[in-house]
Amino acid sequence: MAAVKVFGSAAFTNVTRVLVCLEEVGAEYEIVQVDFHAREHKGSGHLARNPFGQVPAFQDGDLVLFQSRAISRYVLRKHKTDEVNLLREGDPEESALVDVWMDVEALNFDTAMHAVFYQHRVAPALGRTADEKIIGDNIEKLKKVLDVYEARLTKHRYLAGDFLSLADLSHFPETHYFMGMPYAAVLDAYPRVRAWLKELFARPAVKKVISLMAKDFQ
Ligand code: GS8
Repeated sequence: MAAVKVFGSAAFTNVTRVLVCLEEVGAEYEIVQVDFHAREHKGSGHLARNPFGQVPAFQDGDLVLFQSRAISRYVLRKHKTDEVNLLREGDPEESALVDVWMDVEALNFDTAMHAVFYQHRVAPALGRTADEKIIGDNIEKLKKVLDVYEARLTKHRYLAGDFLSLADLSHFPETHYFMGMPYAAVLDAYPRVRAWLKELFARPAVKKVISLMAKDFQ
């Protein structure tokens, strides 16, 4: 089977979401760099793969996809086995809970995390001053999300239930960068969240992708 292609650097959190799924299922893949400095992401070749001019894009034979969570679901469906079923496909209740917590990750957690990341890392790199008010407001939003996670993880080992799923894995990229920021101590108030993250970050697939992130981060 030919290796699938993931377009975009492993420094990008949305790219790593896809990579960790490929690693978890043991699929072969090739990372195809997209040169942001040369604005290749806004060129016709890349726009044909992702009409929003963003990474990741993904190719498996004739199938071309974008949106990291949709790509991740495709990878996990394609390679689903009885042992590795990270979407809980085949069980309507469990898969619905995976969907719920995937939405929470995308709409509540990631929006707050990304705003902090953007102000702390991206704005200064673009020569702008980080907006401390935006950072503060989003740390407060994040705390509210973490309150919900702490309560959930007190009842269940993972977010969707007592089974690991994409809903958990999907959190690792933004969290990895957050842990390297001065705000990381925010997590200390959430012991169950910390234990959950410790377990996630100990997974071989997560460790492998973190090593790729470090290599690609400029
Ligand atoms: C977001 C992609 C995205 O923002 C997804 O794939 O999940 N919802 C989409 N990609 C960023 C890199 S951050 O990982 C990107 O390509 N930005 C460049 C741009 O917007 O021009």
